[in-house]
Amino acid sequence: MSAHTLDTWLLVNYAGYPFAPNSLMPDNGMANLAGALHQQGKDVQILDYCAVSTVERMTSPELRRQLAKAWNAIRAPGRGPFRALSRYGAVQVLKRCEKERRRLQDRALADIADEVVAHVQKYKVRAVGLKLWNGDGLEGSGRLAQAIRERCPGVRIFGGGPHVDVFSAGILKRYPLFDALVYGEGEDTIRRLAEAGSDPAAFDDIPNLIHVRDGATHQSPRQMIEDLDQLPMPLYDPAIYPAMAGDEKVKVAVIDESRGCRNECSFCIHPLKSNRQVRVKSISRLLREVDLLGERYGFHSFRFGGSCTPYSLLNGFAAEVLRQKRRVRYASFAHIRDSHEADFETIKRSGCVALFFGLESGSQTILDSMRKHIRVEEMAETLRRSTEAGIFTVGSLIFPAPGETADSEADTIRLLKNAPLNSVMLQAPIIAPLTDWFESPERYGLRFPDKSRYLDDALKWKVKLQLPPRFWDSLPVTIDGRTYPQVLAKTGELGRQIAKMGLPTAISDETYLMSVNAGLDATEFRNTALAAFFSGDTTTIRDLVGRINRGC
Ligand code: B12
Ligand code: SF4
Repeated sequence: MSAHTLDTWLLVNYAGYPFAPNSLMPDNGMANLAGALHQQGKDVQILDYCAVSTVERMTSPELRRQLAKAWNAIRAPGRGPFRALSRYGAVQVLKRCEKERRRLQDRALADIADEVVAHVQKYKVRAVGLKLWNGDGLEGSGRLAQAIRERCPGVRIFGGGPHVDVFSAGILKRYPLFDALVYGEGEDTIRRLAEAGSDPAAFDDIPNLIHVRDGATHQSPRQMIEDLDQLPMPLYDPAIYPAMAGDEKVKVAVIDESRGCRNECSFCIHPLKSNRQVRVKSISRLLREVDLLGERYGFHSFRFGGSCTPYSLLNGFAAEVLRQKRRVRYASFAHIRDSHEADFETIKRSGCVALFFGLESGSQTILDSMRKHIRVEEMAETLRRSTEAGIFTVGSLIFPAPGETADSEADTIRLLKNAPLNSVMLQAPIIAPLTDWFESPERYGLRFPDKSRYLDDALKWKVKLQLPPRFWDSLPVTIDGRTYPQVLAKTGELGRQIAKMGLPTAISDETYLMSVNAGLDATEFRNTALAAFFSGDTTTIRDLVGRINRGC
């Protein structure tokens, strides 16, 4: 053991208020990192605050009562002046509630900081790794890092995760208290940090690191894990990952079966984040992982985590599951491109209950501008084959996309009318750094009055996914001459139109999977979960989580 070894680790996952059932899913990234450290003989624990008790500690009985009342008033059917007045009143209550929730969240975060510091002191932790999400996840983790820095000055603090992949060194500028940030894949890097990480002089030789030396930011070269079968098994033992005990988390696993995407959609960071070279786990490794998750941790359902799972893998996995007469239940992303290869019948028979397709638009012009490399006709045909196979088929749209016109909007409505979809997920356009939208804005009709201010605002932007887009904060960008609030208003308008068409919305593939586990109709599950998470109704949330976990 060298003097620079970091033998005792704490990994922390804090993402703010858990606003949906999927916020309660176990974090496979943290479980992988724990696996990597454990394999190397290091001590590691995970504190995961994406848990039911966090909902409870970030609300109060009075706040829950007021939020439930406002929710019912906003959702109540009907028209006319009285209805409008009651809705207006509810929105005002909501604004006050939001302030109170912020206050309680702040207080809870201070308690969480005390807990984290106490853990560091009790277990003589030498290094803390924080997963950095956008919004409250970033700000909150920044505060946790600050508390550790102030009260345990000798401890190394590292950050990693999706927000680092998007904003890289910008985060270090805002939160200089991190010793280093890890971008891309973390398993090898954390092992290298565990060996040499107490000495910043060693950082230059460790891949995927961003750190400051002599006042200048250094980013070491990216290293991808070539053979995913070599990854350690994720660890979910409650002794290491205490939130996994009982019903604090939903016991639906994420299996990271593939990394990378060979496509190049103009709005997406994945080809850069996870590389365009697709790597997959072998089917035998995947089945070993499925066995381990079931036998050791009682997970019998899972979602594949890869952003673009190849059909060769989905088909092959499904065929092997059937050949071995295994019983699994799962969901996955799927894609229109290459969908002629998909054997949806076999995929369904193997236990796949839901697939999520990124459709984005029904307009060929918009699809071409997004570099989707797919045809609208192909889309309708693939969705038909998927639904006919009995798979709950989710389609995701981005609206209004750059270049959107009345014609392209009409094309999208036409697609929605004709394509058989079980659920529509509607997203507003979000311009992320590193994407072609961000890098070549003039090509897409995007204008940033000040790009560095945009980066700064976007880095700390809080997407309020629990509220309709019109409640979201603005960003300093215009899209086809529309300000961001105007863009969000258009998203909201299409949302209302879709609702009028009677199409179910906001049931993602993993939401559907959970509803099947819970034995509830998907729409009923979604409605119950939406209301419960919105109002912080922990009794109902606990009941739902219990049902999902018992049904897994
Ligand atoms: C599966 C998934 C989830 C799962 C599981 C969590 C997970 N692993 O990320 C669930 C369902 C819980 C989830 C929830 C959310 N997700 Co999600 N999710 C994904 C998805 C599809 C795959 C992630 C994955 O499995 N990656 C593989 C694992 C191994 O990587 P990883 O977890 O990031 O961890 C690795 C590295 O990042 C690094 N690392 C991570 N943390 C740390 C910390 C340290 C110290 C170190 C050294 C390294 C390190 O090492 C890990 C091992 O290689 C991605 C999109 C994608 N394809 O990437 C979106 C994505 C990560 N999700 C996203 C978002 C926004 C969310 C939600 C906020 C909202 C939502 N719409 O679902 C919630 C909130 C999170 C929460 N916990 O409450 C965004 C993140 C954007 C951002 N800037 O933060 C992404 C990128 C999707 C997108 N919009 O493009 N998600
Ligand atoms: S949107 Fe999907 S297909 Fe397109 S680049 Fe991103 S992950 Fe790949």
